[in-house]
Amino acid sequence: MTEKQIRGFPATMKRMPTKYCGGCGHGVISRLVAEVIQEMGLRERTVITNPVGCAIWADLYFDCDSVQPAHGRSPAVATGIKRILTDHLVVCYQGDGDMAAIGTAEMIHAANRGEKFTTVFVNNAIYGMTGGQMAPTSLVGQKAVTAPRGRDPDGAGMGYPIKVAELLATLEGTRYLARGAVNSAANVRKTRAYIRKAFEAQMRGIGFTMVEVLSPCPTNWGMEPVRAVEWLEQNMIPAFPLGEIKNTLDSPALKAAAPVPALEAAG
Ligand SMILES: Cc1ncc(C[n+]2csc(CCOP(=O)(O)OP(=O)(O)O)c2C)c(N)n1
Ligand code: SF4
Ligand SMILES: [Mg+2]
Repeated sequence: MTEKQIRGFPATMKRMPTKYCGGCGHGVISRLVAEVIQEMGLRERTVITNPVGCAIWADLYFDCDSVQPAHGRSPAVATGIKRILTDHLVVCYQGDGDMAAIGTAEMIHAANRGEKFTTVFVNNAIYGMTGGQMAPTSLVGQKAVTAPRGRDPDGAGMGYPIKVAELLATLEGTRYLARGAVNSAANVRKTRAYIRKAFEAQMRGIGFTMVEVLSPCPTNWGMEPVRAVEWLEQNMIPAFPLGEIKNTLDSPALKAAAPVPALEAAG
């Protein structure tokens, strides 16, 4: 059998040993972001905001400009950067604790204002970095160190998992919202395509875009990596349906107002 290389190592990534646990989805998602930046030729015109969470080390991996806002404040920081550097690709990379808990206000208002950056929202249904506390996206019945008997929405008043993409879809300022997963090669490819579409939309300057990605956290789910992928398929995907949740990109009015710009060739 002859071996064929499908993709090389993206120049937008540095060759660093990973700090992520075995089977963590963050590494795959970071790589997809880096590949798309690379193929769009935008490395010199990209700013990434790193989250507080396990991806806090993102600046070790991405070979482009980045900034480290305080926990949850990425959308506010990205708003300022994008409003000044309007020709840049600005990417908020956020976890569920960062975006859907401490940063809820920033996220909702930035989306509602139609800020023209893209959020890559890594939903692993847990606070990974701090040792497995319940997140707003934890599933009903899912165990966490702060919910040892499982998330109980009614009895213990723990609420229900927040579907961030569907929530943001109700806001007029949002233009493209999709949800992917990194559980299989097919879903990784689809997630990549969503990220590309969102970045293209951003470069057309047409409002808030987000790609949510379901991602395993074997360490804090207390599972081996293979079991974590199965758990994601069996439990997370039914709770958070995959696909394009909102896509206004092809509306004739938007196309006329914001034509697709010519991008530089990939470097
Ligand atoms: C103001 C503030 N509050 C709390 C923390 C502690 N803290 C660090 S990361 C984190 C949760 C991260 O979870 P998530 O965003 O889901 O990222 P993950 O590690 O799961 O990728 C918390 C609560 C902090 N660093 N700063
Ligand atoms: S704790 Fe979870 S999210 Fe953090 S690096 Fe490990 S597997 Fe990934
Ligand atoms: Mg998380």
